[in-house]
Amino acid sequence: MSRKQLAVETVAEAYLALLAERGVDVLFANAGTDFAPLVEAYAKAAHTGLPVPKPLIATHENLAFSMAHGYAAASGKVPAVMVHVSVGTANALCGVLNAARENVPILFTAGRSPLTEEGLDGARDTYIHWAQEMFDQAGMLREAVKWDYELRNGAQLETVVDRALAIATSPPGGPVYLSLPREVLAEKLAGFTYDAPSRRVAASPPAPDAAAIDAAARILADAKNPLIVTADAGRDVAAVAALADFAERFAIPVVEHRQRYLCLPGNHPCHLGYDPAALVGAADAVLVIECDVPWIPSRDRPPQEAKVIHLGVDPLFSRYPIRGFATDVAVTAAPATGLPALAEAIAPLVPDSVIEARRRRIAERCEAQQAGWRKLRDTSATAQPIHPAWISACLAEVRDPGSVLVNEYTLLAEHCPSLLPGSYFGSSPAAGLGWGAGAALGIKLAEPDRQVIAVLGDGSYLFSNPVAVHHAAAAHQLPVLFVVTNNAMWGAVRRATLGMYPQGEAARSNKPPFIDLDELPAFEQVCAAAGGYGERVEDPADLPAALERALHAVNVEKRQALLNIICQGPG
Ligand SMILES: Cc1ncc(C[n+]2csc(CCOP(=O)(O)OP(=O)(O)O)c2C)c(N)n1
Repeated sequence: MSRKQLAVETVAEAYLALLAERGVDVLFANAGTDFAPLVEAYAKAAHTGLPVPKPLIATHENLAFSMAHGYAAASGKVPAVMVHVSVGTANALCGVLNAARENVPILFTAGRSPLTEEGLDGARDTYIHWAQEMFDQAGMLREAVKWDYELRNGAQLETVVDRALAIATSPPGGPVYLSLPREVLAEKLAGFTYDAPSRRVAASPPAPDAAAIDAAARILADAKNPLIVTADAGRDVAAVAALADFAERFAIPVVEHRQRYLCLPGNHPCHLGYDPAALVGAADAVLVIECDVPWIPSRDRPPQEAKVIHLGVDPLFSRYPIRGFATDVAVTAAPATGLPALAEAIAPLVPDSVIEARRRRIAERCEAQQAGWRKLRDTSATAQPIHPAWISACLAEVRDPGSVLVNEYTLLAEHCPSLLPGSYFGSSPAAGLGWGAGAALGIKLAEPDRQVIAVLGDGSYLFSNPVAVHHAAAAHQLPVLFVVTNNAMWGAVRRATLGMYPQGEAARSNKPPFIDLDELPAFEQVCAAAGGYGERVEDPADLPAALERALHAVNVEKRQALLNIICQGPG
């Protein structure tokens, strides 16, 4: 364990150097008056050569946070985000809620109104420094972050940064929040000495308890029709192979429900799609792996006598106020270690003949499901306005096999299955819209050599601050393809209304309020205004070639592209 010494002169310089030392290589930021000591420290580092995180500007806080979210999810690193005091924090809050529910570790920081009215370096010197102060700035996001603190002085810098990073990355991961008063950042230091590497490391993932594994194994071994439902198992890419082996070995069908990560390759013989509704009713045991909502109880649910096992780093989702899914066994374990342990416990208990019979049934069901999807694709190929299934099917044809798809949330995975771990990112169950475009930029930053495609509803795209998004794509050379499925409405609001009032006045009305998005701008021109390629597509027959043109812009010309695809809404 060695101590390192740096010839820095302020806390701001030491802070940036320490972040870089701890592996924080990007600082996504939306600045204000609180940034002055950091701007100064960056400028100094530029000529001293002190390693610091790459500074990356984003012109809206929700964009900065969504970019960080995508970057963290794709790279496995912890990025930092810094915003302007209370108001910047408020603008980023939607992104924080998304990352929190998806367990994405991010060091979220904000300035804080200067503490003092005069006297100290960094004291208040403009009128906003009074009104922006809050009694409890962190209070607005305390429920969403794992930890929050305010840096009090330079002496505690190492402890505070290390503790923030260790807590953010200890499973289940999540954002943490640190406010940085201007006087503290400006505090003079006569050098900075710290441990390298850190002496405050993250806690290990939970290992499975033997008794819980035995109980779960007995349930699964006794079951005739077991089912696995997951949303997030693939957050840890190592868990994808573990799940693939487990499902294959015991012939247990897997449904990815509202998946946020690729959990099982779409072509795995046990993959039975993305909707548990058709399967849970016949299941006699359900293994729920890293999945907050394995079915919608008001619609379909397993029979009363079916046994339910939950496995994950926090299998009860203890940060959710209400979640009452039946739980006969809850195994606290990372799937990458929990599933192999479960496999060892089940193996001696299930005869091969049971597994082989089930394997045949899954194959038949899989074939029938695939045939249904193929039929829909065939009929949708000529539908006008363009059918969402056709958009997904065309994307499946043109995308690079190694590409990354971001789905908010109009891609239909059954028509565009992903095959590689880390190649799919779906929107957070918190569903704070406006995440996808920024997340795609963050992923592209993390993986510059991979093709990155974001599929966004027109509503989702508008929530993302499109002008800020296209500016960031151009300014930071992040050539991403944005596929906007433009049904000129908030289809989800329409579905919800018709679902609750199928015979109601709104169902009879030609134009109930809060659904249609009239007079939408030409999104393709918004992208083009930032130097990107933009095209509007209305004819289904044009779509494959339009996608090729857009991907040519992205892959060869290295500039962003947007297809504004005019398509059908829900019936
Ligand atoms: C920040 C935020 N505001 C509002 C909502 C409510 N909401 C959920 S889906 C949706 C419509 C999304 O429209 P679009 O992306 O076009 O997809 P569509 O529903 O038409 O398929 C809205 C407004 C939300 N999830 N997040």
